[in-house]
Amino acid sequence: AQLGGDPNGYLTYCPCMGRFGNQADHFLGSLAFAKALNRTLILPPWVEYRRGELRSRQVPFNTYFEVEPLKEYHRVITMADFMWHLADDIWPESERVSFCYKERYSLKQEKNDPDKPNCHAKDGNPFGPFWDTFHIDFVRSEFYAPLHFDVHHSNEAAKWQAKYPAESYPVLAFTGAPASFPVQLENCKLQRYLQWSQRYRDASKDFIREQLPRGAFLGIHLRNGIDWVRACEHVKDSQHLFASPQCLGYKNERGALYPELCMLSKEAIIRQLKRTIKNVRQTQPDNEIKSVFVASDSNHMIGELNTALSRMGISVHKLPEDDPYLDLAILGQSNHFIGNCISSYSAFVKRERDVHGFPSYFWGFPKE
Ligand code: GFB
Repeated sequence: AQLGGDPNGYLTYCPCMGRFGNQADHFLGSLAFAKALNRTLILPPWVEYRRGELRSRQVPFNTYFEVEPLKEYHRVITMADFMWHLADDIWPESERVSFCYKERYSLKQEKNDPDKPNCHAKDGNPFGPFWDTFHIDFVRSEFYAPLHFDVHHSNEAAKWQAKYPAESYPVLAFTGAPASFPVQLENCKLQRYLQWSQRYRDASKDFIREQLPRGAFLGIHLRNGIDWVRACEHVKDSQHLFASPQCLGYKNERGALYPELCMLSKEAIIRQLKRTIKNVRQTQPDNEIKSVFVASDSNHMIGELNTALSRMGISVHKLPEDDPYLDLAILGQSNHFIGNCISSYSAFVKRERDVHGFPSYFWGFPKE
């Protein structure tokens, strides 16, 4: 095999679907998939979108998470390390093949275009900007249908290995994540290998110590932006929506979807908050909730919540500036947490807390 490389080959993908919560779900699945295929996972950067920018930004994997703990589970390398140190030997430009399930049409291409079938892996945003980050171009496409990614319920991994041996396919580079959304039940526990980088551990600890009153705090996630209002309209015609299996169960063991799970009225939010705080006071009198930390993509309801909770001696806080990652890191450490069952952003927090045995609840759940 190649100098210094993994003789079993590598696997990577573009986190080209959704924002962070979606990408995190996909990451856990891709990690399990790489392990099942026994290929080193090349850790892709996270893809971010800023308002007013036409091209996605790629943020190095290790800006947010440590690389080392992942190695307890499986072999990984950052995309930067792979591209700068190994790609010339292992994945020369002439051998860069993009993998997709079946032909993907180009945005510009007519359906009856004489062009050869292609993954068009770099077509559009974030596809192009993602691979451009490391100057990756593809010379050919490979359609892997009917293979799939569910390595937990079949011998799919062996089929992949037989069809794509590492000697002929040193790197499987997928157009999108080789994983399902939402994350498969079996892969939720891999969250324990995803540990915040020093920078986020420090920043979250500092905020909790310096900005919140001493004592226990309740973290809440209010997902209420306009994109969410629109997404919630799909509740009525779905069994599941986004991360909803996290509270309803993957087979709806704990019930069917209903609108309040997606979005509660302000009054209902305040009622549930007061109820939760009183419950904790009764059941854990030594560890009373002293404050509430609010994370939100839009309306933090700071005024309303302060008014509603001040008589209970509770103050309400948020970050001074929008930071989705710091919000997550803080929510992960709260003594109690109320999240949105349908949001994959909330799901990230819930999985992390499960790893530590911290309690989590959901807005509007169980159904009243
Ligand atoms: O993470 P995400 O896929 O979760 O997308 P959902 C929501 C994004 O909104 C996050 C921002 O990545 C953040 O950038 N955001 C959400 C927040 N909550 C907070 C918060 O508490 N604090 C901060 N600072 N930012 C769904 C997607 O989003 O939204 C679907 O799963 C779809 O693909 C739908 O796009 C409309 O699962 O909540």
